[in-house]
Amino acid sequence: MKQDRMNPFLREGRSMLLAYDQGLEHGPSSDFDERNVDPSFVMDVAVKGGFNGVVFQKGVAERFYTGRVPLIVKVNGKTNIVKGEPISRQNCSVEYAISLGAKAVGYTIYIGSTFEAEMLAEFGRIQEEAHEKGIAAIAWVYPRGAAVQNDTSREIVSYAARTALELGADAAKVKYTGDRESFAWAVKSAAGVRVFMSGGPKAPNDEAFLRQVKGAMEAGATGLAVGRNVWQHSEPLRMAEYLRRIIFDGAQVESLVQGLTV
Ligand code: FBP
Repeated sequence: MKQDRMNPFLREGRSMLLAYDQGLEHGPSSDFDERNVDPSFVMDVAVKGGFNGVVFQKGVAERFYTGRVPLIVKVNGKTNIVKGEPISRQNCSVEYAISLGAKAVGYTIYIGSTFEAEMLAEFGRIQEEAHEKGIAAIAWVYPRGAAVQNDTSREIVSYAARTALELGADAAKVKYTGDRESFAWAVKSAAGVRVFMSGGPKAPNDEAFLRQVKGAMEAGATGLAVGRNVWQHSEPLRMAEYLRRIIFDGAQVESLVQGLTV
């Protein structure tokens, strides 16, 4: 059987990744508080919460990665200060990511942007280098820009998932469409590329978020790459436990409802 480069991040074929690159993408004042502004806090949540991978930019990885959970280094990124058509360029080599301990590199492609060609080409080079060096290349595929009306429609999310397949990614991180049936089409469109649901902004309550995760898993997702819904939670380890039970044990949201914020 073909080697699955995502193996370091899988448990029984499923996975729960903790994303913490929002300091660059959104800035500290938008997403962080006194507690989660400290990368050590999030590294600790990744370990104690039983995550199968943690996502850092290289600077955070250099200073705060402890080696206790497999590492994904995001090799591009941008701030949200510049407005207009989005572009995110490479800021870390694959080789350097590996020297920090990465078992995968992550790269965001804004499909629909007038600059998408640059990101498609850059990811193509990064994917080849990652595979030559034996690690996975994970594509965050986010439809964005003036041409994109609705970034969670069935049509656009399945296009995002398919883009990851066409470009040779080992996994695709895409937004949830809002229902199981349409997300299942996105998973099918990825034709074997592992699909991760992206967490998104903190949901109004636990139940709403867990229902999205359940829907994505039932649609055939490999798992979840989540940030804010965990480390902005008042009890991140409790949220991590709920997520583990849904992703790995197939728990129903109803069975977890006692103790949830609804
Ligand atoms: P969240 O679960 O916090 O949404 O994190 C997932 C993620 O893809 C991060 O890796 C990234 O920083 C962020 O979302 C991008 O957010 P946006 O959609 O606002 O650009």
